[in-house]
Amino acid sequence: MLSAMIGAQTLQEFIVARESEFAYATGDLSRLLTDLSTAAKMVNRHVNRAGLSGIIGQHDGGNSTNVQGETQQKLDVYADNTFVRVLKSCLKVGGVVSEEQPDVIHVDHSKRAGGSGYGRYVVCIDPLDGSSNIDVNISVGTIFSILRRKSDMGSVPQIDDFLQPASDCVAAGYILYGSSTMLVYSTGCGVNGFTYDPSIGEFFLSHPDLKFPAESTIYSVNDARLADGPSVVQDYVNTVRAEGMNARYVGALVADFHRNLLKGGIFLYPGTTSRPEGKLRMLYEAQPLAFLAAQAGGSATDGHIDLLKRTPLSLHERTPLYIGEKAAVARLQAAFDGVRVKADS
Ligand code: P6P
Repeated sequence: MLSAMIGAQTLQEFIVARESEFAYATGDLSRLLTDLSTAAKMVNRHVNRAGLSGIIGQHDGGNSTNVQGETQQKLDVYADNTFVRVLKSCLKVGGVVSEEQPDVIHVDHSKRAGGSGYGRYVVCIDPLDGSSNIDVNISVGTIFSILRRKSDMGSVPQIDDFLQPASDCVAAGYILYGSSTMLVYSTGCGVNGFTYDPSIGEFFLSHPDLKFPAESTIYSVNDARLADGPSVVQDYVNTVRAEGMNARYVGALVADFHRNLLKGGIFLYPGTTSRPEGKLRMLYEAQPLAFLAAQAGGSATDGHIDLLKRTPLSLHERTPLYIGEKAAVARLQAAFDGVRVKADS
């Protein structure tokens, strides 16, 4: 086996080994996870050479915006095209929701050999999160979640197939294109991290059974958002800062989440008076990471409810996001609850 040479299990070996632990496994999820890792390798190649391959900068001279109203970077479009193309070729996928696309992308296999209409899974994806960091060589990431369809397999996937709480995720993960490229994912049995070796073209298990440390030493927030956000968040940040927590904020959610997972920390992106619903999106940012956080012993909230339990109402719904090490998140949630109790009394 390849891993015998390297001493670590490859992602493929790990996926197959884990599949055998599920009596009812059909191999569909394994195939889908493998396809996502293939797309990740393709995107990684361009991210790592962005300065050389003429792929930095804004797409279409800055005249192209996505459904969020954000100016698309060239790599946003490349990453979106790559993940969507790979997912469309996967017989296990029935539909995709991407940050870069306004509507559901239906994946009809009825005309393909071996195709039987629409696949059993739907995928939510942020193809390239934090893409404004690309031109300045700071980490960026991909975030995904996999859901089992609720609608009839033979029919076109419905919006409700995507509007499920994070607790119903079949799998979720992210790819971090950083000083090394990592794929971190969970199928509900813990969180495992794989580091990419470009000289071999494989991901190798490097961070088995990831768990948040028992306490936080880091908080991550854009300081410029605090004054316009809830006073609870301002008070919380002032308190933990005074207690000696370090501030670390990269401007790429995947990078901040990953560092806080390894070192112990909480990421905060509050709603503001100008944007009370917050900036980050439920389907392909908050919910996949909430699933992962819970699997790693952490948690996530919007300030009101555990984000594992909240059911999104629209495809590109936004949310305030407070996510990371359990005790830190619980402390902030208690502060939010305290304000509500006072207001209700
Ligand atoms: P701000 C990147 O645009 C992103 O969606 C997340 O990756 C990141 O955490 C956040 O927005 C940064 O937002 O307002 O601090 O620039």
